[in-house]
Amino acid sequence: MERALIILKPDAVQRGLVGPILSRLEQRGLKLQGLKLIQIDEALARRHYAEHEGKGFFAGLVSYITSAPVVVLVVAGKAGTVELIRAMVGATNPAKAAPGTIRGDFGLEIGRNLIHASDSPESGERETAIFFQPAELLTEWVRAADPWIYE
Ligand code: IDP
Ligand code: MG
Repeated sequence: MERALIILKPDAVQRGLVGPILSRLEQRGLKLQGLKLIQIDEALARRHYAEHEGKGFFAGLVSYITSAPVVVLVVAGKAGTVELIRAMVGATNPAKAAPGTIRGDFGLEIGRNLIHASDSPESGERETAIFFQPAELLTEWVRAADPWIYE
């Protein structure tokens, strides 16, 4: 199993796109391990986006991600799940994201790109630990549909 931390960013929440975006992940067959509505504070934003500190867009990014509530979730699947989710999310700049991707269908600008998804299994673990206590995650639940999703 492999998992990714996903954030439905403030624009997704403010625009009422939590349901449509969650639906895509759910319909694809990805399995939820955790889900909550939170407001990210500056310290958490800086920790999550530490790799971007010093870049020109960093201040704007911290301000954007802390500006309103977000939905954070952990989704799991077989090996390759993180890459599969990134493909569903699309290019960082929605203007260049392919139609059919989340950013390509719902967004127009890089500074309002609706969703974060971990970029590797290692990031998935690091970011999951930043946003969720172990007790908040259900890692072992049995989903009735599993045999109809995975052969
Ligand atoms: P990703 O979200 O596709 O992994 P990253 O390069 O990791 O993209 O950038 C993290 C986030 O920082 C992006 O999702 C976007 O919100 C923001 N960002 C990245 N580059 C720019 C930019 O050039 N202008 C404004 N915001 C940016
Ligand atoms: Mg990234």
